[in-house]
Amino acid sequence: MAINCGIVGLPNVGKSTIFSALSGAAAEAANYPFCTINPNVGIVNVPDERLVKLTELFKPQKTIPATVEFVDIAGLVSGASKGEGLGNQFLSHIREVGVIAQVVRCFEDPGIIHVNNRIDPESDMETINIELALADLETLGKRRERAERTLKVQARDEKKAAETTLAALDKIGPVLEQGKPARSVTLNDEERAAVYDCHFITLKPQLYVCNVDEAGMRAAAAGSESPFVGAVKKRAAAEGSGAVCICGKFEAELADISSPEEKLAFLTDLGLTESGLGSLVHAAYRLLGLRTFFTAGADECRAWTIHAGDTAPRAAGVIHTDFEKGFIKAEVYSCEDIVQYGSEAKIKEAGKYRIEGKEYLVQDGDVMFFKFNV
Ligand SMILES: Nc1nc2c(ncn2[C@@H]2O[C@H](COP(=O)(O)OP(=O)(O)OP(=O)(O)O)[C@@H](O)[C@H]2O)c(=O)[nH]1
Ligand SMILES: [Mg+2]
Repeated sequence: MAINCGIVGLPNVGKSTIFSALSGAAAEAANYPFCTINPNVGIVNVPDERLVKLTELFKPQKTIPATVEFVDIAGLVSGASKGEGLGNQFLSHIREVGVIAQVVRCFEDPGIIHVNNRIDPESDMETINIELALADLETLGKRRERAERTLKVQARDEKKAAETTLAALDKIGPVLEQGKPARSVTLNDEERAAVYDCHFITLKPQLYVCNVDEAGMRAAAAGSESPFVGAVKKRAAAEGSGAVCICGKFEAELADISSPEEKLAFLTDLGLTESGLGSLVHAAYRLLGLRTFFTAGADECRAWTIHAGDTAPRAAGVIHTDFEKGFIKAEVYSCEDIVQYGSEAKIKEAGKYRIEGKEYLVQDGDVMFFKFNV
């Protein structure tokens, strides 16, 4: 289960710069609005120190990290839903992502054009959120028409489904009309399933990415923040969204360095412990309630992504459905254990090698070996 993340924001705020730096995929970034027209897609390995440690210990033939897909699209402006700027047709490219990253300009640089000629994160977020809500409202209108047609002509079961859909749309519509996100509406599981095929953008969890300058990055690392970042964090907190600070310019420079030691020195100099990619991905994992477990052996060390609260058979099913169906038991230890004891044999000696059954809730950082029978 790889996660995917759609990048939105006003034009020229640094979306493509951040996309390229994080994904290592080349995307044109230039100091003029609407530089990006065609969407850029990049797949990135999730940085994970624990997988590095496992690889050092097991020296496997291959190491397979978890991955995240980023989709970078054209900038949106006020009125995009009515065709202003490049319009909002590009949003269709991010309809099916799991999480939205909204890049907000929080750096001052008179040399870089801001479409409204003013650095104002609060107003920028409002503009984008309204455009996203309006785009969803358009989708909602089409879905409603379809459900209403079904209600007239179809059999009983289908009518029932259409009624549920309409009830959910009736809850969501007025909220979108106020420019608010669909995620602020309380939906039950049935309603949520009934509107799943709408792929509402504002129903997806959202992360704000403050594109700060180097001074802003230093401040964030030291635990303080500029009024720009403060405004973003305040909004994020009020909505239950996430917020991270990334310096697009710095990440672009960091991406050009190949030596891991030099990279680390560069990060340390700014007071950072992880790259922008790391902080963004970890924030997305937190927001989506995702956890990582590992499989480790002489042939392969691998990171797997699951949901918080997944049981051992569920986790096994991420590897292969047969593992879930025929699940017998799991042998488990934690990454910390293997780092502390150095080998599986030593973990066993210390009595830390566990056998877990069907009810076991997999913990972040577990190293697992599944026994199954098909
Ligand atoms: N000073 C500074 N400039 C930046 C930073 N991030 C991006 N830029 C510059 O801002 C300009 C726009 O960057 P892009 O990445 O093309 O912006 P975008 O959001 O993809 O723009 P569109 O594709 O036009 O919507 C470029 O000249 C970048 O070099 C930053 O952190 N600091
Ligand atoms: Mg761009």
